[in-house]
Amino acid sequence: MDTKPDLKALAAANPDHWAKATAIRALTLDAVHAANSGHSGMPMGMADVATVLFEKHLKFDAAAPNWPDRDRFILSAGHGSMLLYALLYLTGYPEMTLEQIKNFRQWGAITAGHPEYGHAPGIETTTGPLGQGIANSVGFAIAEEIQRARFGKPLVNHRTYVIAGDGCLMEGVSQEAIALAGRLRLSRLIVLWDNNNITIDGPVDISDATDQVARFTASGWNVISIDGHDPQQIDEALTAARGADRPTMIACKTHIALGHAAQDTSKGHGALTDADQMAKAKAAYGWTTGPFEVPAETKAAWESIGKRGAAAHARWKERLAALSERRQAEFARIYAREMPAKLAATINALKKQASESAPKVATRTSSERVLEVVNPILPETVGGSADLTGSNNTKTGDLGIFLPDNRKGRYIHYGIREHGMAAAMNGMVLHGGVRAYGGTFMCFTDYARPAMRLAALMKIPTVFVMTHDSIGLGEDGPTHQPVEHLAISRATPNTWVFRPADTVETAEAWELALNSTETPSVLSLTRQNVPTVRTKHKRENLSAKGAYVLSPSEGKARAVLIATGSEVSIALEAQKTLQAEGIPTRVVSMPCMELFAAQDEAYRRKVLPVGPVRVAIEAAVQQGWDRWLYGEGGRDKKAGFIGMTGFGASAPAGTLYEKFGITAEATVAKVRELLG
Ligand SMILES: Cc1ncc(C[n+]2csc(CCOP(=O)(O)OP(=O)(O)O)c2C)c(N)n1
Ligand SMILES: [Mg+2]
Repeated sequence: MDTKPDLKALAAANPDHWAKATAIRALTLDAVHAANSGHSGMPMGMADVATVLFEKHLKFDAAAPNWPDRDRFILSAGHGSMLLYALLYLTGYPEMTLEQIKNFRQWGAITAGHPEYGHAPGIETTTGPLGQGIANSVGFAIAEEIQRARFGKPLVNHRTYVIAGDGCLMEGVSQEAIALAGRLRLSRLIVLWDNNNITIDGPVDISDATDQVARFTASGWNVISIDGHDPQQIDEALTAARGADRPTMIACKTHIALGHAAQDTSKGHGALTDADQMAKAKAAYGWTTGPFEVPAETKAAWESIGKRGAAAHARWKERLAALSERRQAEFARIYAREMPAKLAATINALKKQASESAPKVATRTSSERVLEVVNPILPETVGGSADLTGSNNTKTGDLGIFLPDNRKGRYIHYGIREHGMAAAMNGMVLHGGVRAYGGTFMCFTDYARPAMRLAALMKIPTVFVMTHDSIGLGEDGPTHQPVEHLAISRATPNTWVFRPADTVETAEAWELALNSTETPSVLSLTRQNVPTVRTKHKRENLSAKGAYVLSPSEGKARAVLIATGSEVSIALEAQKTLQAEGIPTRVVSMPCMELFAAQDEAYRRKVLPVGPVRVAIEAAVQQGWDRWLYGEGGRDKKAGFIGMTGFGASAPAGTLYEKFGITAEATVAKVRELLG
């Protein structure tokens, strides 16, 4: 920035505001100094914006941080975590104590390096991977619109505020997010851009000359440019944003590390720990108290901001209580992520019908059949696809399209934006009251992965519908044929990867995904038709144990074939041949490795006994299979894998299975070889 800000003049112009904003700056300096790590500059630069937002605009009640109708505040520039922690401490969120601030970035503290959802109320989402927060926020705003359309303004009437930095706006996902938000006219979404022209390597212009105002305007946003250190301009911009008929981006011109020797430099981005420079900055602020000490009147002023929403919250509770009991219970149910009792019966009826009629259909079609019966009884589901609706089979008859003139729509055309879609789905789930699922090709798990990983880390039950899950998709070729994606998804902690074999298992997978409260699910579904393998109806959800004996051996098993999804029928075919040759063979279907791993050892041993040779069949890479082949009692190590060792190819699916050797014959040959 060309002009150096005059701190004395700023302080004199608005002494009350200055004291409050300085408390954020001083706490940031102290916490980063104590941790000897962190990011000081961003909270110091955005303290004025955040102070005005919390003081005059944000609807919240610090004593009741989970009030469903609160405004959501999302710190997309997650490295500036001390901004959020300082705000939560100052306004009096009970869990954000001074002790926690003093333990910034330490083991066991809720004040992690980057804000982590679940650590403390007031942290609405996990941020740090730049761009995620702004992309989540689109989902928050969609969820608010859908909830308001469903329950009415007296109950749902809030906004989503985001602080995003230069980095968030440079990340590709931000374009996906803002384009979608602009088209959907999410007028309750307000992004405050920390326009400080600094990133880690230097000024922004070393790598970017984008006119952000023009960019947002072109995407259908309202844009306001202000001096981010002028409380009046900040207030007026926020007031204008709240009245806009489209999403608003407020470009806040700020000085990173305001008042510090590192101000306006990339050095100001990181940890400003030099004691001398810290003392000088505090002196420049006119801040005279010791480390971590906020003057009583400033703390009191902040605490009264924290109570500002209490009356509105009380009135909201009265309005909730005035609803019929049935409606209150429904509101509570969806926010508790509870499934209605009728889900089990609905799934069971579909399973029974599928077992009896034994259709030969693709599991993506099975998934659609499940959604056709599930969506009507679960008003909280919101589906969508990244421009592959007809391929992912994610749309059902009863879901209208979510658009500016149809906020009751429960289906979202995300456009070709897998990453933005996945992040928006996370935002919806985090907002609460909504269960989001969305589809793309399994191969494009890669494009969605940063958000899929965060769903797992945040412990939220987003459902990723990934169709066209192997070479079985055929002619589209290796660019579209996933081979490593199951392994990557399975390697991600706290993720259930379902690869169902038929309609029955698909229904079971959906039942588990919907009943999940803390684990995201990946549904890996075929493009090609597969036979029904579960032809005997069982009410019990067999997939819940992750793997089970689908077809027992005739006599004591000498071979166990383990397969998933489209390869289960290959295992059954191989079993027939082997048994005809006098080799008793068991077939185990393993729709979810993670759930199988969670069973006790006795059950795992029962399904995979010591002794028989084992062959796993899956049209993907072997990585992740060794535990079930060689571990888990497979001490004799007589095991083999039938699957992919490299990329696929473009040809009809049947040819590809032949050429890559994923066949019943190859399985039989492998078993013979192992038995010697
Ligand atoms: C996806 C991702 N890439 C890289 C980083 C590492 N990183 C953290 S902050 C930052 C620079 C961000 O610049 P800006 O948003 O302008 O923040 P400021 O320096 O202004 O605080 C980078 C590259 C990250 N956190 N996330
Ligand atoms: Mg910056």
